[in-house]
Amino acid sequence: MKSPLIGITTGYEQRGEAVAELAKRYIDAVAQAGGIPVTVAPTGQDGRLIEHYAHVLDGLILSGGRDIPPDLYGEEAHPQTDALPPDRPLFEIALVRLLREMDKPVLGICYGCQLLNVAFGGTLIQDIPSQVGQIVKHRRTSSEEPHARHVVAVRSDSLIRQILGREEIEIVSSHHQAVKQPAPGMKVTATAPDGVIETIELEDARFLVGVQWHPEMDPEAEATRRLMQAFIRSASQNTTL
Ligand SMILES: [Mn+2]
Repeated sequence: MKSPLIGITTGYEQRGEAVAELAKRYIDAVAQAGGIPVTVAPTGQDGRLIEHYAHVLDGLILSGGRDIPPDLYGEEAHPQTDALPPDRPLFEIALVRLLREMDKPVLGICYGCQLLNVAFGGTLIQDIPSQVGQIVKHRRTSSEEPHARHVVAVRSDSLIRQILGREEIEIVSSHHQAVKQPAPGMKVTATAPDGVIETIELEDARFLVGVQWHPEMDPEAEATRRLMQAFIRSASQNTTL
């Protein structure tokens, strides 16, 4: 198998100056599954540069992050929404649309799952505790606690079900937003017990999957191994033109 070049997106944090940061777990997850991880930080809206990324990469992971500015999906901000500056999501939206045209694999994780839905025309629940309820704990309430875990039910007629091979799995959850209206062509493929959407996939794409949970925070889990291997295998089958 050819080792595919996998971009992992990141945003900037202001530490006096802008600093690109990415949790090492994402790098480890890609390397562990046989991919070559490269960090991809936003370069603005220069279309030529974004095209170069799309051509060079064999696959892309959209990593976790804060909230997508709600004006990108036509809504006013909820009081609990903690939006990122728009440079990161705008860069990622342009990049994933190109990758979709080229049918290259994309895996969105947490924020990345939400980004995929917004990129193709869907909307988001802005705050699960106030808009859905607290039956399922999707995020820990203090950084002293371990991360929340909950089960998700995986629908049978889906790529993610084929990959995971199970109808129910337990995952690590750290989010307060989720997919509301799925984008046109976006299939809901798993849900939490409270109905919150936990995975989506774009129909007619080879591999364009969003998981609302954090496989990279659960490196020993069977579901993580299966998901990462399926993604890397798919990316290794790209013919670079
Ligand atoms: Mn969850």
